Amino acid sequence: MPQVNRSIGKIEVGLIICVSLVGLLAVSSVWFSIRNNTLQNRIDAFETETYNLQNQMSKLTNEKNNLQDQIDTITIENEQLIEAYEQLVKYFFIGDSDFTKSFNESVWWDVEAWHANPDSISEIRNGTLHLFYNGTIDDSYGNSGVFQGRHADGRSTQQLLVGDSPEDAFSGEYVVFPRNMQSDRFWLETKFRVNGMGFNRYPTVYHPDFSRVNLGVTLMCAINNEPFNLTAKTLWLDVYFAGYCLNTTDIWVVPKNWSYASYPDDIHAGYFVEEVDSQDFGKWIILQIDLGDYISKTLDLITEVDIKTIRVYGFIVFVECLGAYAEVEYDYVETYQD
Ligand SMILES: [Ca+2]
Repeated sequence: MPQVNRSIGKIEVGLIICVSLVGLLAVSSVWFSIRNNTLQNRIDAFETETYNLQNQMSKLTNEKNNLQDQIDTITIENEQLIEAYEQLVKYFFIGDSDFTKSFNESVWWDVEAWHANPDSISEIRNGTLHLFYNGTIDDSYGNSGVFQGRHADGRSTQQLLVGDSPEDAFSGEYVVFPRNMQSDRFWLETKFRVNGMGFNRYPTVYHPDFSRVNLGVTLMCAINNEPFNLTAKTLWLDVYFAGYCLNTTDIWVVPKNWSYASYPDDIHAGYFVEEVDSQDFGKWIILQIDLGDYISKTLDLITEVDIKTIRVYGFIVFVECLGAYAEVEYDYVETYQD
């Protein structure tokens, strides 16, 4: 009997193990199933996300293509505008820019002498323009120089050379420039030397502590549709190659890119485009100036009048002094289109 009891005991143990195994299998199968569903959900979500991203990607690609089309159109329009600008805007070029002929022989140059006195010199000799001005009055500038084209005071030389280049230029009364001229197109090159200068007297106008010397070119211009004469509001657009302040002991330069605009009656405005130190007096200096850029920048200084266009009728090459004297030579002054 004890043997029978023992074998019954083994069967019970076996059953318990079997039941336990079945239970374990059932639990793990449920766990796997849950786990599987979770993974499937994640895969679905991932696929949806991928799909959305692909949609966005193709939208962005479309947008990029549209933008590129717009850029291409704008580029073409810009090129057409530049071409139209080139056809419309003519430049002025300078007759006998090398000063080869004396005033008696030259049709291009005539004397500019503002507040002239017996010391004033303006002559063309040996291929250079030789200028001396002695500022003996203390309440106004005076100058020695030459002009070409039509002067605001009514005098004229041969008309301006107008066109796209000196070679194909024609004779014109004036050139029209827009308010915003292109940079890097219209240049002025000059070779000059400052032979010397000195202090005469302190001015009673502008600044009582120092006298002044400037040299450069001035464009004589009408504004918009205004007439060009001494009673109209003339624009005197200055491009100074160099400027100086002087007292009894010192000479110091006006800083490069110093600018001014004043409206005493006419409009005077301009830039100092370079500096020539007094230790370089007597040396020949060559300057290349982006004239179009400086004309544009100068017109931006003028706030009193709404300027759309200017008409340049003539220009002056000069040295001017207030309470000082100065001697300058110009070998050439020329403009070119690039
Ligand atoms: Ca010359």
